[in-house]
Amino acid sequence: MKASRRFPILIDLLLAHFRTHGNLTVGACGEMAPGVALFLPEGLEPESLPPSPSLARPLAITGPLPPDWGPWPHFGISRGRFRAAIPLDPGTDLYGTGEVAGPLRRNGRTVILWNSGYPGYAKDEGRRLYQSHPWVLAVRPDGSAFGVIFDTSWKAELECGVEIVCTSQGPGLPVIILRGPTPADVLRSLGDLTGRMELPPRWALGYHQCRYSYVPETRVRDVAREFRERGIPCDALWLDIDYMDGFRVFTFNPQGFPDPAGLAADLGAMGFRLVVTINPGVRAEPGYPVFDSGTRARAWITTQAGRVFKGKVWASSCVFPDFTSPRVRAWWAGLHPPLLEAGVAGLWNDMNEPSIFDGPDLTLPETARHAGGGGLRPGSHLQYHNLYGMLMVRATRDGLLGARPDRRPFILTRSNFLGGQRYAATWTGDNYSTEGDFKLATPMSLTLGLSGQPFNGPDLGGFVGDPSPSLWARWVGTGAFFPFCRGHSDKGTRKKEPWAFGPGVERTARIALLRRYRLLPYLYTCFQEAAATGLPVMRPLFLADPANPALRSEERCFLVGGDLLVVPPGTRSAPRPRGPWHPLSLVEGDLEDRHQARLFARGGSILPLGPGAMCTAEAPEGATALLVVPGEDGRAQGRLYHDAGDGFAYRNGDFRLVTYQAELRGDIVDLKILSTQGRRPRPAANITIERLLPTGDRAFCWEGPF
Ligand code: NBV
Repeated sequence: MKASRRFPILIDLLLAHFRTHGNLTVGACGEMAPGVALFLPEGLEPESLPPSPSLARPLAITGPLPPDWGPWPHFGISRGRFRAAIPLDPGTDLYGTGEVAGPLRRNGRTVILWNSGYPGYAKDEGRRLYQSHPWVLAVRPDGSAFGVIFDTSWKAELECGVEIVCTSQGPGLPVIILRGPTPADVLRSLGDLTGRMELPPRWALGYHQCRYSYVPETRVRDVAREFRERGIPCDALWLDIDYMDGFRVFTFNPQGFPDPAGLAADLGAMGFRLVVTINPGVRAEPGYPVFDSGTRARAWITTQAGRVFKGKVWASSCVFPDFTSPRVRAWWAGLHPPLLEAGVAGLWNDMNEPSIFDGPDLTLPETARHAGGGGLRPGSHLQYHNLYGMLMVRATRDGLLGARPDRRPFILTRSNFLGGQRYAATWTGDNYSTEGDFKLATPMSLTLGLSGQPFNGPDLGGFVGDPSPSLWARWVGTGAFFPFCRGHSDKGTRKKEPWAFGPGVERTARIALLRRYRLLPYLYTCFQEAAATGLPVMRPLFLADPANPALRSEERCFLVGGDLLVVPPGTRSAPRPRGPWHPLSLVEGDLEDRHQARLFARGGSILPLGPGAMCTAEAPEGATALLVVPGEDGRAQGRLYHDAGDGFAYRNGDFRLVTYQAELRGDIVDLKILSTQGRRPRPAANITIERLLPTGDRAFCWEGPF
């Protein structure tokens, strides 16, 4: 096809220029914000750029670049494709690049930015997965850092070699460079630019149990009862596709789920929330209300010839909402009230790459047409494919907020894009129940966190296949400290609930999840920090000590927030960031269980802890204990955030963020409140102050109103 039919004239001119010259100079450039620079290839004017879906702020130059600015991009053309490259100092380590099946350190790796729904991280040797993040974090040998956004949604390749190179199948693109000085500064700046995760409801931090599929509803009730009878913490039960009537989205199968509201209410009384899956494919069947209303709303993606595109998902021919259009997003949002009225608490958007069983490369043809709107120009699927999942969860979020404006939405998505943390949490798709995928889960989650998405985790235990009891035990022992913590399993696999592997593993699961629930006040404080700053909840060790070369590739151990170090079972001789680090026991029996992760608390910190509970609804607000871990100088500092756990009153000051400071004087711990923000009152109960000794033992200090 002639380029001029696909691209605006300006782009044709640019491409013609590239063809003859190979290189293109930097045109407009300047600061977007302090330490953040925007570079455009010559010929591309800032005023001509459509708003960037990745960014939470306008793509605009606000001032000149500082005279000492670096690094600079190089623009050019390579084999007919637009190319942007950032040169690197020797010894620079690269991170980020979104959802990737591979090591934490991305040097020498290439990812294909084309969201793909192939199971098992197998397609193109795992170089393309469900999400795309045209983003790289670069850390120089001295620990200073910068980040790069290649601001395009078009199909592209991102290469981390001697340079960082983005080669796009679309037109010339803006490059945004974020200067540190530290990697943490770069991540804060990424949060400023692309927006941050909104604080989730507190229940979403609990353990989630899923299976493809729990049907009929009696099975869901059985699972709920088992959790409670066996004393294993859990907050949410999930319904996979078989709850629907013939896979028609926004329906319940009347045989298996005759009374969804009754089910949700009964589960609610036991402290469980119900989360259901919704796929984007709408069964093309006249008489089905969602299809009929979507057809009336002209909601469907069309072929290049302008006909409604149809593709197979499950056994049916489906049509696909065109989420690029604000009108279609509003229509989609409006489908949610009945589900929510039935008591559904959260939404799971799956298959939203979109995955189409009989589509080319498992999706829509690149030539399919999107209508755009609200700043997005009409365009091809080649341009908008990577945004499909993000725009879908944006619409789902609008639906949840529209119907329940006083509740924080919880949405989990498989597909997403850079900036998509604004709309949904994510999980890393269809992994295998293998040792390899267990080990991979940690760098995958860390990398997503370094790409702006703090609320993520794998299918704990692995989705496809049958894990050995020991593998599942170690997975729950480690997965209990991931930001998103959900056990899931594929159809036809063995049962993978925590009790399905016998009493030993059941005990391991109980201990691991109770540890998570004991840590809830700390975890919630970390989530608040992520929502406020963009720093990840789960962090690679190098983030704490970027100049230490020994930490740069460490991808087995990780930090939760700044103060808790998690060493997965079986990990030997791992390096640690500056400490000291003291062994930490949270639940009786945790140190003796070889399947548990070993935990260490940072000397100099104060960890807020709770009593542990079977669900977050039972967990008291705030902390019941403060664990003081004096540093070498005898001092410690820590924070506790609490609020109503749901709703938005916290935005108007109905929260309490306390900074504690402690000092060891002889054997006495002197604790004081350094500062308090927010106007939410202190919970009535006293807090126990304990001191963690370097041996891991704990000394009770005193109890007081904190
Ligand atoms: O809805 C079924 C599965 C789901 O369990 C899994 O978590 C998703 O990643 N879903 C994929 C569709 C499977 C299609 C073969």
